[in-house]
Amino acid sequence: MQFFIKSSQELLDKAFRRAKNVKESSSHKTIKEKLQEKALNKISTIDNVLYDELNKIIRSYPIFEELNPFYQQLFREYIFVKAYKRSLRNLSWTRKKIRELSTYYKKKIKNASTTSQISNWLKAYYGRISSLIYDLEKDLNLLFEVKRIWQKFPVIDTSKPIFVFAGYPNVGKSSLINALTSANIEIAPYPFTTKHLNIGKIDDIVLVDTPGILEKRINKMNDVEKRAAIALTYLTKNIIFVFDPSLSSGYDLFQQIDLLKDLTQQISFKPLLLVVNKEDLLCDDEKKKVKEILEKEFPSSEVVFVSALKGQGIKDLKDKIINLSYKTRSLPSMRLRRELNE
Ligand SMILES: Nc1nc2c(ncn2[C@@H]2O[C@H](COP(=O)(O)OP(=O)(O)O)[C@@H](O)[C@H]2O)c(=O)[nH]1
Ligand SMILES: [Mg+2]
Repeated sequence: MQFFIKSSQELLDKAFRRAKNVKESSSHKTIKEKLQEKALNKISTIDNVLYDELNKIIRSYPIFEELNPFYQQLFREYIFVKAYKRSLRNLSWTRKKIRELSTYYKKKIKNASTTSQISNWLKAYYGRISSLIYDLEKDLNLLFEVKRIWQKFPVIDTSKPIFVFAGYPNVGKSSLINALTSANIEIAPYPFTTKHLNIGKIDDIVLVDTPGILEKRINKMNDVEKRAAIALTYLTKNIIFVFDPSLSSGYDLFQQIDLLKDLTQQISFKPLLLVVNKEDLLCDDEKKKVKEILEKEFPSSEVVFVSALKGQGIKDLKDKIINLSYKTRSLPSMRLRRELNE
């Protein structure tokens, strides 16, 4: 998102500076005619500059309804949507009002009978325009603020394959993402409602770590967390659920199974992969048992054992994620092909 924004003063400075540079015509005209022509040119210049600048601002800001629901949710957490829409409306209204005023004052200047009338109409025009633009100060400030906040949002290209990691705290989600992306680390924390998201990447595949969000039962979430969890599912339905059966996270396997069941029911997604982490802490018998239990509980999901700490199974997991990403990739390109054929 490339936001274009200026303050009232900057807008007026630019418009008036341009108007000041309007050249006198050198044709053989009377002083009054020359003055008239110059005044009309000044008005056209101011009108065009302000129209263009306001247009650029308005068009650089997203229409709320057109945002990906994930970003709509983020937006709502930080910005009063009604005020945002009102500010954009005010800018549009002013843009229109400036056109009207320009037409009105041009007519007055064309009909003026003396040079002092021309100067007075022009002065009046400058006054009206200034106060219109100064009246936008509050709205422009709000848009400055939106830009500032937006720049801290995670930049997630929603056209790319996205995978979200879920599971109880301390099962090793962050360690896994770190291990998976160690070759080309690009992990950065972003504010996400009251928490933050960590974004890692394998090539153009986006891995989203969700500290504090998909880490508890829905009935334990507060409203903000609930909305954040739902927002995440707007981003992607590709959830990788991480288990830690070693008990070192403080939750046993059955509590973790209940969390996954709860999340799948409440926010309707199907886990793509069940990753059992901390393999290094399990003996073969334990592994076999865990595998049996998970396959019985989630018959249609694949179970993968890894150790983020020791790097065991990480390469396989990475390959699986890359393979899964091809499935999600084919969807938009099919849609695109259909659109191209139409
Ligand atoms: N033994 C062992 N410890 C691990 C493994 N992966 C993560 N841990 C440890 O588990 C703890 C929690 O890991 P973290 O990635 O922060 O979990 P998160 O809260 O799910 O993001 C940390 O102390 C890690 O060092 C693993 O594969 N084996
Ligand atoms: Mg973490």
